[in-house]
Amino acid sequence: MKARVEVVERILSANDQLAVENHKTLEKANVYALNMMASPGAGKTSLIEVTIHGLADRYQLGVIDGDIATSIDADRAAEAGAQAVQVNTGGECHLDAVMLKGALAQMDLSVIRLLIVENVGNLICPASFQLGTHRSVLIASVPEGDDKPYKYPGMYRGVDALVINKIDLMPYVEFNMDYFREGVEALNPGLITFPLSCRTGEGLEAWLVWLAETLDGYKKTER
Ligand SMILES: Nc1nc2c(ncn2[C@@H]2O[C@H](COP(=O)(O)OP(=O)(O)O)[C@@H](O)[C@H]2O)c(=O)[nH]1
Ligand SMILES: [Mg+2]
Repeated sequence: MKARVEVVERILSANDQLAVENHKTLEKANVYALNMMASPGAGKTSLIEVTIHGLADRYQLGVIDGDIATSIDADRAAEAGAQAVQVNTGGECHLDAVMLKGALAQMDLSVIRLLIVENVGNLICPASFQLGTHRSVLIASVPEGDDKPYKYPGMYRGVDALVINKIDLMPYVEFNMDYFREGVEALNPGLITFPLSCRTGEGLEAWLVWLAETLDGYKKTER
C-alpha cells in the first residue's frame, strides 16, 4: 500500500513541475489561462462559444479541448472564431500538464490573450491535476441537480469561480438554488458565482465583465 501511495505522489509531483513550466510559458507569452471543468453536458463548449463571441471585439481567444476521442468541441471553438487545438486523452478522464504542454506547442500564443482549456467532462479526476493555468472555473448546470456540491466536494473546494448554467431550465427542473448555494458556501466561502444561460444569454454579461476585468487586471498586476 505504501509503495502505491509513493508512486501516485511521484506522478503528481512530476505533473506539478510540468505545470509550473506551462505557467511560465503562458506568462512569457502574456496569455491568461482558465481551466474549465464540469460534468459532461454541463455546457463547457457552449460557454466557450458564447465567450468567444462576447469578447471577440476586445480579446483574441485560444481554446484547448480535452476529449476522450473526438474533435467535435475543438471544431465548435474554431467555428466560433478561436484558435483551437484538440487533445485526445485516449480514454483518460482528465487533462494533465504533459498534454497541455503538447497542445501549447501547437499554438501561436503571441496572438492569444485568453486561453480557455476545456477539461474532460468529469467531476472527480480533473481536480487532482494542475495544468499551469491561472484560474480554474467550474460549470454546474441546473439539470444536474442541486446536490452536486455535497457529492463532489473536492471539485467545488478547489475552484476560483463557479458558473451555474442552464438557468432557463429552472421552471422545469427541481433545483433548489438556496440548498445548492449553501453547499457551495460551506466548501468554498465567498466563491464568485455566475448564474447564467448560454441559451438565452441571461446572466452572461456579468461573466464577460468579470473576464474582461480579470484580463485587464492581469496586464497591470500579475505580470
Ligand atoms: N437549455 C439549455 N441548454 C444548454 C445551455 N447550455 C448548453 N446547453 C445544451 O447542453 C448540451 C451540452 O452542451 P455542451 O456545451 O456540449 O456541454 P459540454 O459537454 O459541457 O461541453 C447541448 O445540447 C447544449 O445545447 C443552456 O444554457 N440552456
Ligand atoms: Mg464539450
